Amino acid sequence: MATDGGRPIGRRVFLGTLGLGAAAIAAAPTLQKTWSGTLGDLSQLDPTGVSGLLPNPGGFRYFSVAGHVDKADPATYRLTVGGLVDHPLELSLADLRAMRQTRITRDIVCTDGWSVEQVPVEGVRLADLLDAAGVQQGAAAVRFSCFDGVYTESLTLEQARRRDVLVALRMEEKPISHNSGGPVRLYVAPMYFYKSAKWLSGIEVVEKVEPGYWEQTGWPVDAWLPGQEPADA
Ligand SMILES: Nc1nc2c(c(=O)[nH]1)N[C@H]1C(S)=C(S)[C@@H](COP(=O)(O)O)O[C@H]1N2
Ligand SMILES: [Mo]
Repeated sequence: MATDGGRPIGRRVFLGTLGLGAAAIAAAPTLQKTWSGTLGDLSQLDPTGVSGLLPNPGGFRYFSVAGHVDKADPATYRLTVGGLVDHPLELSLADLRAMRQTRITRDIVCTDGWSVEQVPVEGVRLADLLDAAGVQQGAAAVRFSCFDGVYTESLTLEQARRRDVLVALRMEEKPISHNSGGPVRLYVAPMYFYKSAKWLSGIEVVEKVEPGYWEQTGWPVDAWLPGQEPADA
């Protein structure tokens, strides 16, 4: 749970307000595509002004470019891994939970100017899934799809194989809630949070990077957080 001077701030405060905000982002080409967004920018998008009243931008904001997203039934949820692989996979939540779990605790940062410090996130390394599926020659990128039917993301294969890129099952010591993109979301720890696709449903190994939802509007595919770029990038 994020805290603001010790007082927990539920992300629920933002539910319903920022969903609309995200739609406004999609519709507002004038919106600053800089790394240095501020809370001021955010409150422009927030018709209630709630975010503008907060003394400190602590806590997650709810984001979805899709208006309504049906909840996944944990019993029937499946994550597919396909494309240029030797063994396409279709994994249940139980399958994912049975694999080696990795825990990462880092700051989560959105380009809109909010961040949450030191959030524990747990799940399966994307690299382990790629190894299990067997990546074929000629593959160079990974494309992610979401069961909201709209959002997509991409990584280069090299980025996807990093140890700090997870197919996440838990955040803040709990299973990932629907509003946080559960039951399964991507977590790309070294990059801005837009890379961390919510409601993950498909992982496809492909020949070249296909820009994701935001990237088609100009945001970089390589969304390294300050200080996280690999030395040879
Ligand atoms: N499917 C999906 N994933 C998404 C988004 C989205 O709109 N749809 N928004 C991205 C952005 S810009 C951010 S900041 C985070 C927000 O995650 P949260 O709602 O858990 O705070 O999810 C990212 N992943
Ligand atoms: Mo974001």
